[in-house]
Amino acid sequence: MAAVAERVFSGVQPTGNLHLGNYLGAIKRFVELQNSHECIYCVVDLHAITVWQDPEELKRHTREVTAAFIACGIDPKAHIVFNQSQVSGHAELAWIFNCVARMGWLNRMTQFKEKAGKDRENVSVGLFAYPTLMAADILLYRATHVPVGEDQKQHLELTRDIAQKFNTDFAPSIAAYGHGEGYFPLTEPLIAGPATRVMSLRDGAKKMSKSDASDFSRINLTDDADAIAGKVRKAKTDPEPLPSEEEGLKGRPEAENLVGIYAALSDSSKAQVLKDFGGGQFSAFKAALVDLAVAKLGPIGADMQRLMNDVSAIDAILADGAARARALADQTIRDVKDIVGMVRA
Ligand code: AQP
Repeated sequence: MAAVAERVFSGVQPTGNLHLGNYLGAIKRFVELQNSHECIYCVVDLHAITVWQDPEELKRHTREVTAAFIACGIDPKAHIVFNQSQVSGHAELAWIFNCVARMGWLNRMTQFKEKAGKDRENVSVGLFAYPTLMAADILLYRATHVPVGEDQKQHLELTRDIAQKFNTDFAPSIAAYGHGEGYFPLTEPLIAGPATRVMSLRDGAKKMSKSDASDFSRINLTDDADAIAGKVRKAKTDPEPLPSEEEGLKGRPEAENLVGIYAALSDSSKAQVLKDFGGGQFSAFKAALVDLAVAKLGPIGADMQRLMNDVSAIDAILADGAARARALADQTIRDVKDIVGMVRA
């Protein structure tokens, strides 16, 4: 395998309603990884349009995700923040990967099955090919690590399969161009911590999601203190007191979800939270959770609003990030075209 330095890549779709799941499963991890890795964080607008988006809303949401990245603590000078459509290499590499990936692999993707539902004939071709574009996003920068929520695990496995097949299919050419045994790394997902799958506040069996019709199912990053308090107080629970050990959370998805959220927001563990609150009623625990969530998310929401008032500053961050991302991406595209056998005319 050609030597590739450790590099983190991840993305968030600008599809509105950024929520606590996006924060705990992804963006909070993005912030932490800045200290140890070179990081590239992308607002994936090409992914967003796999489902129809209103053009003006798409622009607003793209800037909103950028504002969220900055408000959460991502440093766009030390690392790279940009929107996907501004670097053409994503779409170019995705096409090549469409010719590497197999139909059978994509047919197994559970996210496509969930999103397409019974309307498979009417969804976009892009929604089906979403995972090959995601593989291209990651491998365009030959990223070694991708922080994501649990729901993206299968797409990361597919990314590894595509990298492996490309490395095998083109092995002689890769060697001839001096890239050793493999051009693309086998990227590792980073899925860890107490909140890799934050569930809906209304239904412990459903993922907290941007597209849930009920706003009470999620805590949005832009919610104010009153909204957060109202949603946590109304969050579904069960009649039993909190257990003192994790074992006691089995079969109690709503309790487990709230304990996981508390643990992730306080940088502790479910076991520690249960040590502190076990045996008590939900009302006291929920009050503490409201205080914690307001303390952690309040400043992020306020900062997002402030940043959104200066659209030109956000656009300048995206333009600077895109220029730096493009320089890395162009090199990969040149290499890949050589490896695949495309004449540089
Ligand atoms: N509930 C969640 N818990 C933990 N992590 C989550 N992520 C999303 N939901 C949860 C992680 O957030 C990152 C960005 O997600 P995305 O915006 O690219 O796409 P998504 O997974 O489609 O987000 P939603 O909210 O679930 O949207 P809809 O409603 O369209 O299905 C990813 O790392 C994801 O794992």
